[in-house]
Amino acid sequence: MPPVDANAPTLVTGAAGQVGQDLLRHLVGRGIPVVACDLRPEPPAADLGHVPWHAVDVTDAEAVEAFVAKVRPRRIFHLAAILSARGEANPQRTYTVNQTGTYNVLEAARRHGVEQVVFTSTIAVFGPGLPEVVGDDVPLHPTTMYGVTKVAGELLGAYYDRRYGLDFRGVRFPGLISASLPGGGTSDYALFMYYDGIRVGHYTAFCRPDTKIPLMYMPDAIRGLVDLALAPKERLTRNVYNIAAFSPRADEIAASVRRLLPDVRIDFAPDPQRQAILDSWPRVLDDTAARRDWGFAPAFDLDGMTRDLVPKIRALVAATNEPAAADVAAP
Ligand code: VAH
Repeated sequence: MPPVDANAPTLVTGAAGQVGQDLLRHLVGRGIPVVACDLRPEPPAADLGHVPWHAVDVTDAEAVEAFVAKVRPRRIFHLAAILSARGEANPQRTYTVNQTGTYNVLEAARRHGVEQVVFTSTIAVFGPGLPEVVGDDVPLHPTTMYGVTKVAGELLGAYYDRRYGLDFRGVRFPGLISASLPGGGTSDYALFMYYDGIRVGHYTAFCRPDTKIPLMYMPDAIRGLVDLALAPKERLTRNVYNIAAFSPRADEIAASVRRLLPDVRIDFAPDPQRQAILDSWPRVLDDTAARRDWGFAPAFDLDGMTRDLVPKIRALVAATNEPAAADVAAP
C-alpha cells in the first residue's frame, strides 16, 4: 500500500462527542482538511455542517476498513468511546466500542497507509493505591471497563507503532470541561455545577466535597492533542503522555462558580459507585514529559476557566433544552 498524499484529510472518529466537536472546530480553524465520522448520521452542531460527515460504527470492522479505504486519511484522531460511568451500565458494549473499535481503527490504518493515529486516553487508566502525584509510568490498575479498554488501547497502539511503524500517539486527559454536554463520564460533576447552576440555579453533586481529581478546560485539551499530533516524532520519548492543568477539590469548583454566580446553590450527595471510581483516580498528575518533549503548557486555571466558560454555558442553555444532570448522568 503506497503512503497517502501529504494533503490527505485528517479523520476524526467519535466526532459528535464531547471532544470531537471542539476538535473539529479547531482543525477547521487551522485550515486542516478534515472528515468526520460518528454513529450519529448528522453533526450535532449547526456550524459543523460544512465538515464532510459520515455515519460509521467503529465496531463494524468491514465498515471501518471500507471507510478508511475511501477517505485515505493521513492522520486519524480516534475519539470514539463510551465513558466511565455509562460504561459501567453496559461493560460488554463498552468493551466492543472501546476495545474492538480501537482495534478496527488501527487495523484499517495499518492496511491503508495511514501515517498517524492519535488516541485519547484518560486518567481512568489508573486505579487504587496511587501516590499523591502520579507520573506517566505509575502501574495501571483501572477499576472500570472504560479504564481497562483505554489501557489496552494504549498498549495496542504502541504495539502497532513498534511492529508496523504506524505513528501512534496519545494523551491521558484529565476530566474535561467545556460548553458541550458529555456522555456519562464520572468527572461530569464539575461541568454540571456550571450547567445546572445556570440552567436551574442549583446542583447536587454525586461526589464528596473533598473529591479531588485532575481537570482541564477543553481549549487546553484540544491544543494539547493537536500539538502532540504535530510534534516532530524525534522529540517524543514515549507514545502516551499525561497532561495536567489543575486539581481542585469539588468544593473549590463550587466556590469558583459562586464567585461569578453568587445565587447558585451547590450541595453534595455522594453516589457510592461513582465516588469509588473518583477515589480510584489520581489527585494530581505529573506531566513533566509532555512539557519537556513537546512543550505542553495549559493556559487556563480554575478561575480563568470559570470566567471564560460561564458566558458560553449561558449561550448553550439558551440554545438547548437538555435535561438536568440527574437525567443524563449514568448509570
Ligand atoms: C470520564 N470524563 O469521566 C471521562 C474521563 C477523567 C475521566 O476520561 O469517564
